[in-house]
Amino acid sequence: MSAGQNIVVLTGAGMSAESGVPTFRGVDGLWEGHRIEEVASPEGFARDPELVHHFYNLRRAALNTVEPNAGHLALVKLEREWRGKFLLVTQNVDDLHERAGSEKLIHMHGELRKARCECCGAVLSWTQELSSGTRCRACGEIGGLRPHIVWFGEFPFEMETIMSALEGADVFLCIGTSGVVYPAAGFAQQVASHSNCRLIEINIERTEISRHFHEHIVGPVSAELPKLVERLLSA
Ligand code: BV8
Repeated sequence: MSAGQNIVVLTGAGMSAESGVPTFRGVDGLWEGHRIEEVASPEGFARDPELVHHFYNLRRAALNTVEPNAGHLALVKLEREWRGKFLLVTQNVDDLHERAGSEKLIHMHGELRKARCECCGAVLSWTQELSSGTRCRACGEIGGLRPHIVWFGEFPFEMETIMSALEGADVFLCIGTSGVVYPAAGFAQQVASHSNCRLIEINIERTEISRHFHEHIVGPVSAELPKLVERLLSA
């Protein structure tokens, strides 16, 4: 592959696992006895907003205790030194890619450190706790704020931009995702239909989507991704 080509990278929870952010599979998709799909859903929020706020408040607070790992830094190096187009699409709602220095980044499932007001539509940077009694800084209303997160059953963000980038991808890197959650899980099959796109996966185990990849690197992101980036940049 030549450095003038276009790279799209998709990351999942395995990207942040070595930074200490729990993955979803790791907890069997359960949180305090609740199925994550129930908590991370509009229905779950309508049913018990304080439970859902608590779920996200704990995870938002935990971000203060974690740092980017060598895998995050390797993707920054790739973004800065790759001479073709580069886009990083993450399913993760943590801010470790930004904190490592990534800029050409889309959070397709939203961000823990942002809140959205359902009254005025404002999307606000948010690092503190949220509750049904929190006042919106933009419109002053109380009770309209929710995590700026794409829940199950909601439409992921920037899908048009992502689809367009996938159409033109010459290299697709898929890092630390179980390939269970759609539409992200369908990206590999979509780009595999291009004759010239090279697909590379990094995971500690085989996944639901490994069959679509030309190369499946088995190992932890922090060890394998820096080596892959060096190989791509020297190709
Ligand atoms: C939508 C925010 C319409 C919340 C998230 C039936 C069949 C198929 C699909 C569906 C279905 N019923 C419903 C659906 C649709 C549904 C879906 O896919 N459900 C699944 C459960 C079946 N999807 C949706 O609802 C989506 N919206 O479909 O809208 C539409 C349709 C088409 C086009 C546009 C719109 C919205 C989904 C978004 C939900 N929100 N996140 C929050 O975080 O609280 S999803 C959430 O779970 C994460 O963001 C992430 O995407 C997902 C978990 O996936 P992973 O990131 O892969 O994490 P996981 O723990 O599963 O895996 C970690 C991997 O890392 C593992 O493979 C592990 O081996 C590896 N690993 C671990 N450590 C390391 C490592 N690898 C390397 N190194 C390590 N150290």
